[in-house]
Amino acid sequence: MTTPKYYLTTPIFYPNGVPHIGHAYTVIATDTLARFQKLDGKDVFFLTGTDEHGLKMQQTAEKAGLAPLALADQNSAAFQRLVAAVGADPSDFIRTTETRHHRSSEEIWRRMAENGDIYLDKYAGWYSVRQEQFFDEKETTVGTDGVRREPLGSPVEWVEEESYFFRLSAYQDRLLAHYESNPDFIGPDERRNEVISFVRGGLRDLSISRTTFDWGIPVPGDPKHVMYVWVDALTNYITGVGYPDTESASFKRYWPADLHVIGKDIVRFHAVYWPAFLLSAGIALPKRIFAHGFLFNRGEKMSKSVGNVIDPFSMIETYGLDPVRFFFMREVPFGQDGSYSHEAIVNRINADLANDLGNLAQRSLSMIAKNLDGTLPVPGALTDADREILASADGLLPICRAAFASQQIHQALGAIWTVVAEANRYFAGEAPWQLKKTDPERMATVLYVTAELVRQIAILSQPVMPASSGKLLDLLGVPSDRRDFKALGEAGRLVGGSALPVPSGVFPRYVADEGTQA
Ligand code: ME8
Repeated sequence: MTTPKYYLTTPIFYPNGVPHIGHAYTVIATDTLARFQKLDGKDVFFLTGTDEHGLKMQQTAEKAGLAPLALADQNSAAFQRLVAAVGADPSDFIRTTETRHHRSSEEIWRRMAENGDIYLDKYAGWYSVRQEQFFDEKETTVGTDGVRREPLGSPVEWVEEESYFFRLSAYQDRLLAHYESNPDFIGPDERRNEVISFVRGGLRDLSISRTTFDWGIPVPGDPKHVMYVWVDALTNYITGVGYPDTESASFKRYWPADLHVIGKDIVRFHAVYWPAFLLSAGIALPKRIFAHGFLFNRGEKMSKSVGNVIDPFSMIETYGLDPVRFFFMREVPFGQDGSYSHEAIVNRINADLANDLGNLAQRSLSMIAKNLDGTLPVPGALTDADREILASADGLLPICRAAFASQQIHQALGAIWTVVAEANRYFAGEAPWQLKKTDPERMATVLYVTAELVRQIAILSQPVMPASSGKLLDLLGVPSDRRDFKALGEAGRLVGGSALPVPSGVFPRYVADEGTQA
């Protein structure tokens, strides 16, 4: 049987500044989704990177007295450090200033032009440098300070220049038909509904080149124009798997993408413009676009002026990597906005990790160490209680698969932690520390069952907490080739009689430290 593939992407980030917690969140979530599919037997390709062209980059570089590429080099390196710091393991990191990406963008442009979808005209309208986006006058408002702004609040400037246009208006019906016949194309539903009503409202042709600055990919055949940064940015998703070499093994293997993970701020680009460009160029469309929500610090928007922008590197330093990954994936329903605070993080660390999973593992493993010479017991006859709790753990995979198929990471974790709670009730109810004197054989069975529960919980927690789950599996003596989802359930049951390493705590409690406040 051939291994199914799974290709997923993050947005490529603007390296006009250093990464913040919102970027870390996107990368953590996408890495979690990637690891889940890999453990579930798929051949995963996971792409992330930086979006380095455009007026915003050029202006930021000018202010800093740097060449745009020097700014991009500096901050792209910071994004690469972020990817490593959050424990992500992408297959590739793309930079849009790379030659391979220039070739790819030129080719998609040529294909769209050959298809008759690009024409030269004059653009006159409002542009937001911060969003790298054109706006209709009716979408903008003038504030009391006399500054005209787009709906998200960034200033817009009047632009009047010769520009190439993409015939987006010609794609309205085809896009609507695609949304209709592929109900999973955009998630969550709110985002899908927004897109459909936007497209139903009518599409205007899109200005796709600029002449008043030059930090971009020159338009083939007319180099006084550079491509609109979003045309080149979206194209990264095909460059990353080998475009324009459509005959390459990687393009044939991985395209179309299974999933583009994005923030809800960039849905229109991904769900309207990108499929229209691909339809025009005769390239298959991605299977799904999923938009997550925004993160707020104690419910407030993060902004430099409010001074509540949290550095993801220091957050990881304070709480530890896996606790941070776990917090965001468990706390924030994926697809909705979410809030974080020092208290909320500490609460998750201490309740879900230290008390619930950590204690379950620590108590059962240290009883095995103390009372059974560190040898995993061979279970005796199973009681109904044993069978029931094992069945709960054995039943988790289909629940988690269904949740991950629609990117509901928090639901999968919710289901796993329900079993953690049941396992704790089981352990407390069976009270193996009392059985030690009255019925040592039964004690051994209870400890075996508990260890087996921890094994399955640890295997399923690997996508979110790769290192800590790995440590738990080490403590249970699970070999590295028995840690994927094929080993869940009966198939991979722990084998009694083996010697276990000396147990140590995997999930320490967070102890308050004055001065560390998220
Ligand atoms: O938009 N909460 O790049 P970008 C959650 N280059 N996620 C957040 C966030 C927040 N407060 N702030 C940012 C761009 N993000 C383009 C993308 S793709 C072809 C080009 C995340 O650096 C979120 O995923 O502004 C958002 O979509 C992404 O960072 C945008 O990063």
